[in-house]
Parts: sequence; structure tokens; C-alpha cells
Amino acid sequence: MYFEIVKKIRNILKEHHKFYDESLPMIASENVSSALVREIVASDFQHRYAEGDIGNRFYQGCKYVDEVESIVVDLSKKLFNCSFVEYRPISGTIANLAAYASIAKRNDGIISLSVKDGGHISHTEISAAGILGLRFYYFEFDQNRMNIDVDKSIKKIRRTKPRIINLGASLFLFPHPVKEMREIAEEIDAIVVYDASHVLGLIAGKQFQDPIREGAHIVTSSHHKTFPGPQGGLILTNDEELYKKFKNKTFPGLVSNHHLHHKAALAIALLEMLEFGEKYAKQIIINAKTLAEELYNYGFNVLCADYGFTESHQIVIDVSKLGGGDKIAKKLERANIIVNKNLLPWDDLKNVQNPSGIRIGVQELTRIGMKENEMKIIATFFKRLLIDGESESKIREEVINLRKNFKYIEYSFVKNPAYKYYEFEVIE
Ligand code: DSN
Repeated sequence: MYFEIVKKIRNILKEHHKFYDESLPMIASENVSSALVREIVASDFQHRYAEGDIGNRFYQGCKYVDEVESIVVDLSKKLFNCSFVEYRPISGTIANLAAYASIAKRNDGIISLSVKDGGHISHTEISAAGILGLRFYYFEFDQNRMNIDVDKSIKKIRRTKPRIINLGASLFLFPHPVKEMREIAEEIDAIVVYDASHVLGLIAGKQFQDPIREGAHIVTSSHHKTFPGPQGGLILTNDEELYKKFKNKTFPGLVSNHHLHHKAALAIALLEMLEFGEKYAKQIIINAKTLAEELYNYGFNVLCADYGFTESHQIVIDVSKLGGGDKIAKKLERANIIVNKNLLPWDDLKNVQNPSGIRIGVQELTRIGMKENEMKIIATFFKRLLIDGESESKIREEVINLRKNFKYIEYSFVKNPAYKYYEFEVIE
């Protein structure tokens, strides 16, 4: 009887894969990994325990885990040009929690971007940083530039003296003022943490800022957004004392067994980025700028027109005049275009369910080979659906047609179907 439900679940998953294979996935925090990454995620490593450090585990049977994790460490140091890496956090939020716990104690201050201004929840009182009982301050924000207002924020930092100056965001259009924040950090004895989750692939491809060189003491990150790895987190630094602290907060602090299969698969993604990262990251930014400009020319209120719209994989549109982010994101979804509604700095928090914005990321479309020409076609889909009022079914049909030419992962050593459901042989 229960096997029927097994079949049902597999079928749901297959439907999900088909849906994505016929859609335009444009959630800025997602990506697709290569068959090489997925093969390792599905490997026996997922069943094993390897608590402890490389070469010094609490479990037997880890000799191959040690071997591959040594490679992960070496590759991470090479790609990000840093001296120390903690690769065991199982997510970006856990990486943040380990970093914060290693440098601050209860009632110490943290300054970060508020969620409305694009900060990630883990930077705020409702998530990781809140669990540690920190005091919260938020950067002053320049709504025109969609970036930290440096002068006003520095005044606030001098006044409030937080222990952590936290950069990075979920809505992240332009590089953050790392150098300026490091200078004020020196003055007040604070630590600059830079959450690179959204832009790690752009940093790896040398197309965004280089936070460690610019002065961040610690870089935290997930490795599955612009960086096309399996889900997981990382912490990087050049400071040995800080490394020892966040290493200890990671294990045994916040992770008993890290996810061995994800970390082994991370090695492949690191290699893909060493080999193809620059080309991939360049194309992401060209695609984002192209899409932003086309949409703007069609009359959409794409933010930051005066500043080139974006320097990252993201673009943001204020759709309040079209009915709000919730209505528009759902309408796009019915046409197989997947984006998320997003709070904007001028939104009232009461409107969290229907904020003014939508956020669009082009990293996944880039990963499946789309370039400027496709961005222009996609902009016409937005216009025809949301401005001209063409039917959802007509646009969906055209999305499905467009996707027929973009089935494979690019920027990898192998060419595999991006949304194939990898079915094992099953004997009933
Ligand atoms: N909340 C995610 C995002 O979409 O940006 C990151 O964890």
C-alpha cells in the first residue's frame, strides 16, 4: 500500500523537474549543478560520519573523506586567494552563526542591512544574530543607489560602536563599501564580516569586489547561488587567530557531522569555477545589465537606472503600480517565469505579503547557456504579459519553446541535461 505513495512522490519529483525544464528559473539565490556535482551528492558519502578534522576523526572509515576534503581546502584557498578556510558549515546561515559567535558575546553590537534594505534574515534579530543576543543597529541606506550610505553609517558606527560590521545582502546590486568599513572598524576595534552568499560565483570569477583584499576580516558564504555548487556554507579568512575561533564554533560548536557528500561535490564546483568561472561570471553581469536595460526601455520601473541598474546577477523592479510583487510574481509563475516578490526599502513591513518589488537573478539562465539575445526575448515576455496584457498561456507556450534550445549545463567539464530527473534502477 505504501509503495503507491512512493510512486506518487517520485512522480511529483518528475513533474517538478519537467516544470523547471520548461521554465525560466530566475530566483537570485538558486542555481543548477553539473552532473559531476550531482553524482557525488548521490554517493555513499551521504551515509557517513566524519566528525573531527581532516586526518583526526572520531570515526573510522574516513580515509577517502580525508583525501577529498584536503582537496576542498586546497582548492578553496586557491580560488579565493586566502590562507584559511572552514568548509564544514552546512549553510550560509550556519556560517554566519559560527562567525558571529567566534567574535561577539551577548549584548555586543552588530550593524548590518535591515531586511527591507536587502539584508539577509541571518544578519538580523529574527535569525542567527538574534539567537546570540546581540544588540542590533542597521546601516543608513541610500535608496537611490540601493547601497549603504557610507557617511551616515560611519557616524552611526562611531556612536554605537558595534563589535561586528556585517556587509553583504540578499538584495545585492552593487559592491559594498568594504574599505571604508574596515577603516572605521580599526578605529573602534570591530570585525568586518562580509556575507558573500549571493555573489560568491562573481567573486570567484573576479567580476565583483574582492572582499578579503579590500579589508574584510572574515568572509562567510553559502556555495549554491551564483556559485553553482551543492547546498552548503563556507568561511574564509587570512587571519589565523580568527580562523581558530570560527573553526571551533563550527565544530564542535554548530555542526556535529557536516554533509560529506555536499563537501566532496563542492570540490567539483570549485574546479569548475577555477576553469570556467571568469567567463561564466562575465556573462552573468552582461545578461543582468541587458535584461535590466530592455525592461527599463519597455517602461518597467527597474531600480538604479542612473547607476547602470546592477553590477551583479540581480535586478530589482518596483511593480507597485502593476499591483505589487505578490500579484506579479504569481502571474509570471503561471507563464513559467519564476521570480520572487521582494520587500523594498520604502515598503511598510505590514505589506510583507505583497511588497512593492520583484527580484530577478540571471545566474541560472546563464548557466544553461543563455546570452544577451535571450535576455532581450525574455524582456519581451515580461512586457507582453505585464504591460500589454497578453495571455499567460500564450507566453508560457513561448517560454517552453525558448527553453527547448537550452537544455544543458554550460561552464562545466561535461555537458549534462540541466533538469533531468536522475532515476535509479528499482526492482519492485
Ligand atoms: N533568502 C535567500 C535569498 O533568496 O536571498 C538567501 O538565503
